[in-house]
Amino acid sequence: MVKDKILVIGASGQIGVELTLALRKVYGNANVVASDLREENDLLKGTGPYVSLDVMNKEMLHVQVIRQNITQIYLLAAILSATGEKNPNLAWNLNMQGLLNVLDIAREEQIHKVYWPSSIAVFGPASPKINCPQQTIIEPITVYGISKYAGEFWCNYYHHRYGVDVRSLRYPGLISYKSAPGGGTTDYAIEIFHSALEEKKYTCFLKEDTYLPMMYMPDAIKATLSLMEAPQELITVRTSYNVAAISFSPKEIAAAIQQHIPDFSIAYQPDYRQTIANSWPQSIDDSTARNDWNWKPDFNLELMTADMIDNLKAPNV
Ligand code: NAD
Ligand code: AKB
Repeated sequence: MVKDKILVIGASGQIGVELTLALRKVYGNANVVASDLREENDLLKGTGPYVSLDVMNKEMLHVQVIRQNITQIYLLAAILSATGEKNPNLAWNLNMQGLLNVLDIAREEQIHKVYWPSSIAVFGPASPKINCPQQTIIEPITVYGISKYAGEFWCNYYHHRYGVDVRSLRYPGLISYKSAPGGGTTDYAIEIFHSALEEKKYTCFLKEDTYLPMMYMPDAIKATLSLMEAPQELITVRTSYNVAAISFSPKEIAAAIQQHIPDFSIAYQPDYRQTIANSWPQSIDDSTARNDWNWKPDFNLELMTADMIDNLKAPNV
């Protein structure tokens, strides 16, 4: 049997660091090549191979795939919702061309599997707010959401037309303590922990009653590995699977933090990100993922809050 060799593109980012470390545990350090446009994240240093790579440079990407005998690609490089609204052209170019470069090379080099994340940002104001289903009205209003929706259909196309085994999840907002988030609307749910511990107060850029779908990073890593390990015949969605874990508002997460830090206080100063948040569902129906490959999250709001605070107080990475 041929041993898999994995390339992670965007490995120094919020998900990339933790996913690379998790993949290295499963496949062996030497078999997971981390890559990014920026420098290697400190947490990755000494844990396995790293190459500097721009996903927009298709030739260089192709050379690396051949040189390193890559058989699986995880593409994480993207511009997220809030940063995307500041530079829509850049977001569209990176999010679309990066994906097309990877899909083309996967087809040409017969890469065994490709992973590419989508987002709850594909949904728009006309989508159902509560338990938003797998298949529904999808009319995103951000350039990020448009790029994710188009990307989902490129994945579907490459699978059906060329047989590329590309798999995808629509992640909710991801909460983690190991590496910093990269410019999303849900980033408040990470900033709030740092501010609570450092200053005992936080000014939130969303209103107190803004409910959004969220997930703790260990659950996101678990979902990603489960999807990628599932037998092909169980995968019925070739656009992107809804996955869900927790849904809360800034007021609710502040109350959960106050259970640990009683004198923590929160204020609200909504900005342009409020419009983005208002366009997304408040909760997601992920029954297709649960039925197809047994998806189930481990963390609720209380467990996640306790774990975040423990780890930020006494880093143990
Ligand atoms: P991030 O911004 O933290 O990381 C992205 C990484 O890609 C960065 O390290 C960046 O340097 C790198 N990168 C940017 N341009 C590149 C290029 N041209 N070539 C190579 N690398 C480049 O983002 P993240 O939060 O880790 O998100 C990863 C993926 O997951 C993205 O597709 C994002 O849309 C998706 N996602 C994230 C969340 C979330 O809450 N974090 C939610 C839904 C979907
Ligand atoms: C963002 O807020 O842009 C991301 C996402 C939900 O895709 N966290």
